Amino acid sequence: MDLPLFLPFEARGLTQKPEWAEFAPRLETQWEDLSRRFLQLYGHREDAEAQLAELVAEAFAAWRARPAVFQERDRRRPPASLWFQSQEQVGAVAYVDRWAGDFRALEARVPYLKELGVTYLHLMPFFLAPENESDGGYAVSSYRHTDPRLGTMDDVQHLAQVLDKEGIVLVADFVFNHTSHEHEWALKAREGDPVYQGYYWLFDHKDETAPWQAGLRDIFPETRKGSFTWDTGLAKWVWTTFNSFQWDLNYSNPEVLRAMARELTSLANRGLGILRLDAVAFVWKQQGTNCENLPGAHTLIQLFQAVARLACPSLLFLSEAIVHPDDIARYISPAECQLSYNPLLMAELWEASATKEVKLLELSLRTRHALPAGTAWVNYVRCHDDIGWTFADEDAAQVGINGYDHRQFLNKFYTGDFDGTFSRGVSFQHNPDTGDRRICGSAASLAGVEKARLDEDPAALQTALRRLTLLYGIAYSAGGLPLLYLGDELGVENWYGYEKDPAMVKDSRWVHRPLWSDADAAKRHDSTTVAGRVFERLLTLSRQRKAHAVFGTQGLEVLATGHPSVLAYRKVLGNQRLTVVGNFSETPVKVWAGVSGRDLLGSLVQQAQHPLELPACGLVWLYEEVTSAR
Ligand code: OTU
Repeated sequence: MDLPLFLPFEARGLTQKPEWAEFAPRLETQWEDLSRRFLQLYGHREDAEAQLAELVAEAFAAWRARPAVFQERDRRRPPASLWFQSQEQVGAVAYVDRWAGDFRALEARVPYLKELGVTYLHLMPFFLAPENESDGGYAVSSYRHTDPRLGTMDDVQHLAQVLDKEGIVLVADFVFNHTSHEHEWALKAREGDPVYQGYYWLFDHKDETAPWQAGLRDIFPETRKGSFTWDTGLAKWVWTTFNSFQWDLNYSNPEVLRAMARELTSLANRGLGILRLDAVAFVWKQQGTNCENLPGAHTLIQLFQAVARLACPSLLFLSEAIVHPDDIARYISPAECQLSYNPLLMAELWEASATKEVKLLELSLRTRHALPAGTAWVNYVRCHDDIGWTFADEDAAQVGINGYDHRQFLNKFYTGDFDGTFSRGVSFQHNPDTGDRRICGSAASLAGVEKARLDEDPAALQTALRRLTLLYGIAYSAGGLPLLYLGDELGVENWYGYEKDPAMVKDSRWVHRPLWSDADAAKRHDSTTVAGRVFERLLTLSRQRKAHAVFGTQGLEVLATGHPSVLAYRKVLGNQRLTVVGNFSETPVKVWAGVSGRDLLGSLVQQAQHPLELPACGLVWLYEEVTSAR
């Protein structure tokens, strides 16, 4: 890169500003990668260097505007401190309105979060969105304004500061693949403004979309076919990967990168500590491909990451890629996303629960769990989205499973359409052409709590509650940051209210977006209730995790148990040793695993020379401090 490093900034008088002194060293560190990546995407344009200089100047402006409290956080908590890998971290996620009402009311729930040991709070998209076409908040009409029913951006900033004092980082979505069709940019595009028409992928004739469409898959096939929508206001076709009201942004235009980088830094300057990068797979497009997981998507995210390093250096990115496990891994690095959802672990926890066999889960933990230094998984059991069976067919084949047939089985099992199923899930986005579908349902309903209650079967209920603990117990111990979907700690079942709401009825994901219930929460210390039984277990997971530094160890070693239903893994830190053993079958098992330790979740003290006995869906966290070297 022959662009003289500080020349354009000197000419603009930036280097004379007092804040430059702190900014410049960061720019020097970033410059080489930043400029190389920028030119990879935009080098063919005449204005590439000018655009790059603008991007940096805008990052500097954002840093200058950054409130002192968050600049202080930048110094205290850079990504290199690896704070997010600590055993003290426990995440939680909720919709503001459904969980608390609004931002102010949410502040009153902080003690509840503290009770659960939460240190990371992800609030589902709370931005301005079209009234009845919001895709659960993922159709954003402005990143600078909130849904007015929840409060204001000032309330968000206030909340971020309140949480910060309590040691809780606020996490929000950066929905950067698309805006809603009511975003100011979309409205200006509709008015014919060529600048804003250049922000989206627009086509005059359907024929022009055909060569693109050929490679694409339908993400919401029940909603519509094809990825392009005719917009009468524009009198053009617009690229809409998801819903017709979500317009894909055109990042082949560097002004779009710059505009979204400004939105990113403005969010960070409101106090958000982590941004969840929504739908990362789709952000870069290239004709002749399927437009998913392209190299350009990585370069683009790395550019956003570089902006974050310059303008808001404590900010972390969380990748949301629900794709093939090879592709998921490629988003995870300190230069791209420090954190990633772990949809493979999530899906395979449910897979093992259905099959009562852990071979696929074991294989993935052996071959796909390790991550690069400076990164971590976010391990979860349920989230606001459906469950897709995204394990690799080649992994499945290795353990004698046919991927296609297995997905069909899992879908039947989890929608309750299989003999002996414990689950009451709901189908999502059935595609008759491919036979594909995904699964919705709350963790409790999928794990068997709802069915056991309806069947009035206390033994099945006990197994279901243990299953829920088994799944969360793995999420809390596997290495990475565990993420609790609020409501799960009270065993909240499916919410069928969505069927009566015209704005929700076509999107079964609402079945597992729980409404806070004071009555359930009030029962949380009453061990005669389901809510109380689940809460107590989740609380134990959280407390024991926090009390033992070995949970901060990212890697694990899978142990052979000799039993098809029993998973075991070990984690080590100094002289601390944790052995996690879980039984996915619905019958008690006895395994000779040669493991020892004191169970952090119960009263068992296990000796290596004795067989380990586990009840149906039982889980132990065997802990010991090894005195002599082995
Ligand atoms: C994400 O999920 C969000 O989590 C969803 O809630 C949104 O609806 C969507 O993006 C659009 O913003 O399709 O079913 O392959 O498909 O990113 C969930 C991964 C989704 C994507 C995933 C997407």
